[in-house]
Amino acid sequence: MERERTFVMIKPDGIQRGLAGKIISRIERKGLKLVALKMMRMDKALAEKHYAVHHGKPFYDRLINFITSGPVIASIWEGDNVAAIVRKLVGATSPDTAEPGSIRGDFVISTTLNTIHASDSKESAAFEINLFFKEEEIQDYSLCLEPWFYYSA
Ligand code: 3AN
Repeated sequence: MERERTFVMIKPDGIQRGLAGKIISRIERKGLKLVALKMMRMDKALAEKHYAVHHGKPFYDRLINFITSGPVIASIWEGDNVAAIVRKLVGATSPDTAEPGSIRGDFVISTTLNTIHASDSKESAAFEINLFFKEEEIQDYSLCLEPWFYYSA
């Protein structure tokens, strides 16, 4: 079945703090399907495209410097309503409102060093997936546990 896709990136602080495995595990255990994964270093041009909507904001330069400061892990996940579900797992942008139990609520104390990015809508997911991945880097396979995540009777 064709399911929605979303883009998730573990930021340089998540990698340096050894949180990559924990973060991926939290998304997996929800029942979402990993279809692409790569470690890479974002250059300034890619960072500026990815964060174009924030151009001109007071935190923009800090954001670009930070996101290009070390490797990131880019990934694509599939599932019903996946963008909204992953945003809930990630938690709010601000560390004082990110809910305990969410990734940011449990691991993050800074608005800049906030460990993870996830697309905020279907439309931004399509834009970001296209920015980071070629079609041939995305795996098409069936998840053998899927009947235990989605009831289809
Ligand atoms: P989110 O990542 O929760 O979707 P956005 O899209 O509002 O948040 O912002 C993108 C990124 O810009 C955030 N993840 C954060 O790293 C940075 N950012 C947003 N607002 C601020 C702020 N007020 N101060 C510093 N950095 C910010």
